[in-house]
Amino acid sequence: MSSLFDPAQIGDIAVANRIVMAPLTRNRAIAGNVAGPLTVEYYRQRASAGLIIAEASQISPLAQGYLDTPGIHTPEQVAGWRQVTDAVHAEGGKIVLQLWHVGRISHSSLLPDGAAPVSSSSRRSEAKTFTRDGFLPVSAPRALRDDELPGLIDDYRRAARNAIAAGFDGVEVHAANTYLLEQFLRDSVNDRSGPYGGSIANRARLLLEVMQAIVAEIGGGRTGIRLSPLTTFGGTTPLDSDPQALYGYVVEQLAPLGLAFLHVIEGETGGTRNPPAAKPFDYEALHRSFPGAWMVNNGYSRALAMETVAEGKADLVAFGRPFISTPDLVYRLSHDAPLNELRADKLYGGGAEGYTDYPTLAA
Ligand code: 8OZ
Repeated sequence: MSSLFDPAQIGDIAVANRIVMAPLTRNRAIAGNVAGPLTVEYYRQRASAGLIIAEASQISPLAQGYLDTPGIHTPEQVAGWRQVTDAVHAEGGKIVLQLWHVGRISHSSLLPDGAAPVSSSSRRSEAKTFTRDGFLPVSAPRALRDDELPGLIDDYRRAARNAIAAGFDGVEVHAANTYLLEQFLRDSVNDRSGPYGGSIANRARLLLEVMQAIVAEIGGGRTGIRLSPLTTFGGTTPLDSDPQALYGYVVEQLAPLGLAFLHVIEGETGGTRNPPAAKPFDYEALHRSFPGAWMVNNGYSRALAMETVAEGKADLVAFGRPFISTPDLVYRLSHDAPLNELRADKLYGGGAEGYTDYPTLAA
């Protein structure tokens, strides 16, 4: 029987415990969308996590959807992230980078030459995004042509190589929360014909080609993926018409790639694990068909996390908001100590306040 506080081997990555820092968008990148000194300090403070999944980082200029999010496509961005990975490794921690393409969840003011966002479709999302002029409805997207997809897959491949060059222990591909890869997966968005639209196999094709390219580039043992079968992201993107069949197929096709981990957001991201509008979803069926480490996320308490790992229902539990407020979360959970209170008004953008100034218990 394993404990939440036991070490584990996650593909090629040896972790000191089963507690993962979930990827968290904080909008504090400095000029050039580079992770700066405050970001180095923020992750250094949280290095006692078994694994840190560093925040979603755009793989190309067109992949950005919010103000001041970091990238992983320029030499300056690689150099900035190198400071972060060195700091985390010096503390004995492990850290992977989340590779992100927002697809249609963007605004032209954030994109090169005021370009339209790209997606599987020209259908516009109901979402808003954060720009230099505040929260604005996202721009109408342009549907990618099939002949543009090899270049997109190459962007993912290069981003994975850059992440390794920046010293990361691996990558997590962001295929969740209604961003580009999910915009291809779901029939509520993808209205294409041809090889990337229509059937489940066609809608999953881009995701699987991206994963194959990354695995060929850096190895499956350093590659993970994040999925969110039931999230609407605050009602901004409807669910697929048959999430169980869609995600069952995706996981079955991922199984032979030898991935280090699969990270599943259960239910509505940042909300309930059992959304009333959704049909019951059998996550255990997905777990059974995946040979790598199984990572769960979404509102886990200490007790539920401990029980879930002890019962073998997951190998790892990712915590989001608790890790923002509580840098020494692993120590607090292991001693059943209370957590710091989250300052919700400091989540997105700003400086050290609500970012690097949360105290440890020792302090
Ligand atoms: C909150 C605000 C902006 C982006 C995600 C990358 O949920 C995000 C995100 C969350 O996956």
